[in-house]
Amino acid sequence: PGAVYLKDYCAPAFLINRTELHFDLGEEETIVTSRLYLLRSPEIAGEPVLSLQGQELELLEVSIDNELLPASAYRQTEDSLVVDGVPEQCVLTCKTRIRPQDNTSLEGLYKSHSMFCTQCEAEGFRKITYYLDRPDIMSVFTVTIEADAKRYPVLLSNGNLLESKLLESGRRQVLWHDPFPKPAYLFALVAGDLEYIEDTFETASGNNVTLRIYVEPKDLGKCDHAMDSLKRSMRWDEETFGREYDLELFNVVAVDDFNMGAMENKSLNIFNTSCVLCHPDITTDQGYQRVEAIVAHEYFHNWSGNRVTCRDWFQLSLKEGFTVFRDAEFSSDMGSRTVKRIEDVNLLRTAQFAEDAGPMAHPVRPESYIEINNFYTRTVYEKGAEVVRMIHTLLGPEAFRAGSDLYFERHDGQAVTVEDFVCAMEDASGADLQQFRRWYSQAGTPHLGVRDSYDEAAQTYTLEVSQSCPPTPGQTEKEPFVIPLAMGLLGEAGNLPLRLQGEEADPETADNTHMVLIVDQPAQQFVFEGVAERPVPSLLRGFSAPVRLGYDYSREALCQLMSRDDDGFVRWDSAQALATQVITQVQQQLAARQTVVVDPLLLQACAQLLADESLDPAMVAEMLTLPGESYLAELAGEGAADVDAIHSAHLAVHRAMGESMTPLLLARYKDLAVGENYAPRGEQIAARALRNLCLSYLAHADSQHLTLARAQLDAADNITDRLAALRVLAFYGDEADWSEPMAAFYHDWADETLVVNQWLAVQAAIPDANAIQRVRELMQHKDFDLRNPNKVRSLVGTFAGRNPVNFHRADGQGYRLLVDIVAELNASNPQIAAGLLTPLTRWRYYVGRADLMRSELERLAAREDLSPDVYEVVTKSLQ
Ligand code: BAL
Ligand code: ZN
Repeated sequence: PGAVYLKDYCAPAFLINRTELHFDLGEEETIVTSRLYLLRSPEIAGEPVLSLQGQELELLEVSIDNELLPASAYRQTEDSLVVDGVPEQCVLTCKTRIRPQDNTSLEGLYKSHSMFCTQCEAEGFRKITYYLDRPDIMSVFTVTIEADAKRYPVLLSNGNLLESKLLESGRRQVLWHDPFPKPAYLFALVAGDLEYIEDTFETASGNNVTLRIYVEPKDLGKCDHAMDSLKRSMRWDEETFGREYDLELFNVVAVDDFNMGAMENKSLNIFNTSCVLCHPDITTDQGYQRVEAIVAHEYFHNWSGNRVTCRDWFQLSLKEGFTVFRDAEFSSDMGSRTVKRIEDVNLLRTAQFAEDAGPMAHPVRPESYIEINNFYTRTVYEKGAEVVRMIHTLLGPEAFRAGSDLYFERHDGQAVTVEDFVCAMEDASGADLQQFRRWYSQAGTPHLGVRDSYDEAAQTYTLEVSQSCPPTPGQTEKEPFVIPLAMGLLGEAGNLPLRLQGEEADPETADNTHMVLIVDQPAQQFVFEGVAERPVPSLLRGFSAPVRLGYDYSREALCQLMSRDDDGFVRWDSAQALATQVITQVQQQLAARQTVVVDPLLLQACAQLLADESLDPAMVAEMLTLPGESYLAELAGEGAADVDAIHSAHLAVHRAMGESMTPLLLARYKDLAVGENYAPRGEQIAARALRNLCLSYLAHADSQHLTLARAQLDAADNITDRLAALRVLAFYGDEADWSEPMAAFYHDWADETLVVNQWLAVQAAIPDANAIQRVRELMQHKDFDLRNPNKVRSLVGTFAGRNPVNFHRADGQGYRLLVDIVAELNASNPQIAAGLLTPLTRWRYYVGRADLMRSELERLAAREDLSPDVYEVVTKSLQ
């Protein structure tokens, strides 16, 4: 498969003003008839050839202006239909036959259980009919759907329902019209025996919108949280971004077989059931929060993605980075801003930094790809959101909002570029973002080195800041970025007022203890005046830039920041840094066969946090959670991650924390009990998070506390506490402690697919010696299905991503297991297959494993049947 390059972008030769689609849905075959109202683009000279994309289609007939074309008038290739001599303006009709029931890729039109549904982003529409399947072709869609009325009482597409009638044949026909021009990737169709809950929303300008969530009848009682989240999102987007909804109907449909989390099709969002259904018995606290965030994310796309869309797929972050930023702001406003920031940074540093340091590293705006599905990445989404966040920081909230307003006003109804977004931000604010644009074009995580000195006599404090960025594939040299470095200085009595040398003392800001330094050169110096004592620098507050910070903190300084800094993120980050130092030290002790001594400084600092009941328990839980093993591997760097040593040291520190804090842990475990009446609300969520963390420390410190977990499992009225207890039994007990409760849990919840998936995930993550065997056996379980992405992610994805000691077994069995599964999925669902490979692409990191990992990638590379998706990941990883 060949690569596509951004530099080769050409404007389309034809436009499609209107698109009329007719679907005849059947069990054996589905006939799709498309009428495309074509117009030669006025911008293109000469007589262009019309080349429509199409895959896995059986072409039945093609005509122009109702005249059937002879076979000599067009050519078909494996993925296109080429027509010569197309008039300047005409209607091209295509009739194709497809078999959605055999479509296992879950792209295009396919069946999930008994329902038909679609997934067209990025390039799925071409599996439905021949089309100019590119996002800069925006067209007004009119869709008729015809299907058996009994099997498929609900027939949905985008826009407004204009007509619904029963045909004599026992079939129903419906007509949908979407007045907003859209690219084909936002087209959607659903047909099934579904029920819905309904609500209404009155927009700021007084329009009434009908909101519906369609699900299988058994799930009707699990939609309320998503509906509430949707209404909150709609209000928030009006208040925060001035964006109103623009149609009278907004539909959401839940589907069990879905490659992504959800999809923002115009007015017909399709959701993975795991991202929309909620009930205390099936959804964890984190699950409730995730549903709220994803409902919001998809809704926000109505403006950032649909009304203004991407010119080409290299601009994917234009809609995804901006929308992730928008949904993160929404979640921050709905809950704790600091905790949300900590969760996001954790993900970014664990997954995106690793991506940036690996063979698939690419800029936020990539320059080439083989398979666009491989670029729905942490870099495009999460780093893209960080880049938007930095613009917000640099411009300030008012100017940022003005930039956003200008962007939407200027480009409504257009397919545009990242450059257009940045220009709108510049034009509205007067800021110069020329150098800042490098964040979009240069890959890699910059390193920010900071050194400091204090001159007591002059009362000056100096920060020397340098930046560099490691080479990434195709980019050996990097130019300096613009890095907003938010900071403060911590003194004995709290944060100190800040005044930079050379700047006038401004009475209005004289007491400012927070500042954003602009780092835009390879090396810079910032001198603060009037500093009466040697401070501890509080750096990268709020994680103001996606960089690795290098400042040589003493453990004492970290403890001070942890307990006293004004910035919640820095307090958490200092706890992480301290724990990382201690785990690394224990790793060295273990390697030298020395007695393990866990620094009492960490133990005391943690005990102090735990004892302080005035603190937000959610924040305490975050601060007491040790950095993950994957993050520690990532920190170790290329060729230096010793997975077994990290695991042993992590366990030793975790156990020592449990042992040293046992009475306190027991007390907090007891007093944090929420009682009955589960609600997924902030205070309860926070209490459960800290309480379940206490339980894990207790059980690890002393197996007699496993009885607490057993009791919790039996008494819990919600899955958050049940799963936490089950996990504690499985991770800190022997198989005898967990095998019976694990079986009983399955027995109790076997009818709830989403619970069974979490049951699979718990077992996939158990770090015992039997893990490989267990995963292989679970793959044969009647509730496992390789065609269902949620099940694959729960079992196989969790094993490869969250069970490092077993995935990285010294005998290579973990790698072999993964590659066997990827090889099988490569044919049926390439997108999911390629996604599973991510942990294997990190092979250069692992001491004593790199050769084994590489040879498994080579085994895959040697296959001749590789999909473009898997081919791209494997070949780039081996380069
Ligand atoms: N556009 C694909 C799913 C999402 O990011 O919302
Ligand atoms: Zn999105």
